[in-house]
Amino acid sequence: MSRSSKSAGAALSRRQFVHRAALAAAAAPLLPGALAAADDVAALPFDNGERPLVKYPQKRPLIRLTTRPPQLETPFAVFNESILTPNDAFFVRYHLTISPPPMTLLEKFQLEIKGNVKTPLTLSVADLKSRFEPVEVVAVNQCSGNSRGFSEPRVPGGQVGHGSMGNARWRGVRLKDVLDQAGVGAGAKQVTFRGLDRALVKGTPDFIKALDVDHARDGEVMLAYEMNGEPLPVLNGWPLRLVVPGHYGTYWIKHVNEITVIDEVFFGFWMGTAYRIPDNASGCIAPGTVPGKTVPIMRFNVRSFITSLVDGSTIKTGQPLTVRGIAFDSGHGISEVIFSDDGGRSWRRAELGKDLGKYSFREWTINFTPQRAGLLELKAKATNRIGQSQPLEPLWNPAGYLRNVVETVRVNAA
Ligand SMILES: Nc1nc2c(c(=O)[nH]1)N[C@H]1C(S)=C(S)[C@@H](COP(=O)(O)O)O[C@H]1N2
Ligand SMILES: [Mo]
Repeated sequence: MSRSSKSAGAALSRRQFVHRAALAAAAAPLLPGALAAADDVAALPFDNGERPLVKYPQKRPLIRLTTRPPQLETPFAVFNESILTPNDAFFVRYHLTISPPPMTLLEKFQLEIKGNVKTPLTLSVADLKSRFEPVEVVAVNQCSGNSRGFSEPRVPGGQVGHGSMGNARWRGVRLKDVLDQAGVGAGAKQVTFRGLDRALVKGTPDFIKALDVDHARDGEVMLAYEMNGEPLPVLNGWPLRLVVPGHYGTYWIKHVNEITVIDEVFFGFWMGTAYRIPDNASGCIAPGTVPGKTVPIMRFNVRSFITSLVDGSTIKTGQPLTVRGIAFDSGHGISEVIFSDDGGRSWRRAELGKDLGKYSFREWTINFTPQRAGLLELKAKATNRIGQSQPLEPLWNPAGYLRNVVETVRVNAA
């Protein structure tokens, strides 16, 4: 659904004017002048799902959830455009008010490695590029709360649709190589990560996340300076971010400039209180109940989406069509996607597309001819190489994390 004011003549409505002026002011420290307000509205398919589509610097119009900090969702149609999510369409999520950090800070960027290390290091991005071996990975970044708006009963937190995820080719250096150059000390337990963004209100905990030392040194966790062959967009962490393949976006610290090796388990707010899930196999509990023990959210579960057909659209009876979509998991790799055109009563196997690596979106397609007129419920269900799959009924937890129910796209055959 979109509302265009292009036909409304040259005059801006007062609302639009105020909107543009406020945005221009908010973005001025970032990239002056590169801003235009959008005229469109996106309607996410749940109550109170109407959001403005707004253009930020280096971005096409995206679905805006909040302004301070900026939280922007990718319009779902983008996932049918290409398997790699274009940088200008990639979602944006921040927690702290002074986000992204001011350009003046970013231009003087230096990464510090400190704590329990033999040789503390201070490195520029140029140092990282010249002193360490470059590596690449195609990997999905997905917010823990992606699809939270569909939670039933509804839960507090950003009411986002399915657009808080994206798949990109990341280039950078192995975190392991950098940690090894500093020399992790004996007794080290975890590594903490902090970026340059800050809160405005005193007392707000800094956004600091931690990984176990073994995870940080697994050779896959990356300090990335490029995304899809370009420097990172400012809003996605320029000039350097952490990439933690297969793990929720909360660990993918942007503008990361402080890496500290510690001898204990870190219990700061964003590890010890927020981003936690019930401590059981599914991370979910009976809707509306309160969890007992919780643990930090870590790895993605299996998800799949139909991308080529939009809920509520009309297709032609008797006319063959190719249905297309994407699937991904935490890095075991997708082994099978099955498709149903009758609400899950019968399933057929879809064909998997090119394999861009075990952390990437995997494309799938299936040919399908609607045989009779009427409402059709289309579903896709993926399984990974270790047999993990998706539930047919949604699971629930109080933070609205981990949604991976088999989604349904309803189309009308006419
Ligand atoms: N510095 C910083 N890094 C951050 C965050 C943040 O608030 N500040 N949010 C995290 C969360 S919760 C997510 S989902 C991802 C989103 O990455 P993106 O904005 O590049 O899409 O960034 C992560 N890295
Ligand atoms: Mo997130």
